Amino acid sequence: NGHNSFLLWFTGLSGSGKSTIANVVEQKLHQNGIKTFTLDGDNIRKGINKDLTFAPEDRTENIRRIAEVANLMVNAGLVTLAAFVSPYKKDRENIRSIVKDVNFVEIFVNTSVEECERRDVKGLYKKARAGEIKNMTGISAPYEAPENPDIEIKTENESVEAAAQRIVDYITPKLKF
Ligand code: GGZ
Repeated sequence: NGHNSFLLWFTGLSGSGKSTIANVVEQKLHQNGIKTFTLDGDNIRKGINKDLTFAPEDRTENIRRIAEVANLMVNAGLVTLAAFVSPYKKDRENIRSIVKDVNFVEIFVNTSVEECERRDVKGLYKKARAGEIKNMTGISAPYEAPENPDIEIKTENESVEAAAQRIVDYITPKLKF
């Protein structure tokens, strides 16, 4: 008994690879004729959530609103992907209560802070070390790692392609066409 749609929720540090993996998952799902939509910092924090900062209570509100929007998309039949740091365990549990548990897939993109800082694609870690950015997750703000994610990806040992394929293989049998 399959389900029409899912929320694939990617959690992990800035620069861990969440969006990169989500984009490849999306391409693969499109090849299978599945309609998707990806929510990420670019389309959410610059739009609906542009009033929010990176203070703990604002991150909580960020995740709550995203979960509500994602729930609408899942109910509309889209496989919805969401790539957010989402560092707090209680906030991720709240997503599960907003979106029906059975439709929620928690994906932990587990890249160490050392590796994220080494990559430093956006230069944010350097700025955080210099004190130019406050509340930087992994440096000056906490990241509460999932204890029991549906899927865990260790990007230091697995390619983007292999990880994305693993996610597609996890949900495809559950999808009802
Ligand atoms: C973490 C920050 C911060 C701080 C700006 N801490 O690599 P990015 O750039 O593109 O992804 C990060 C993004 C995190 O926003 P989220 O909405 O995913 O965060 S949360 O779920 O915690 O609400 C990073 C950038 O914004 N960024 N300042 N202080 N990431």
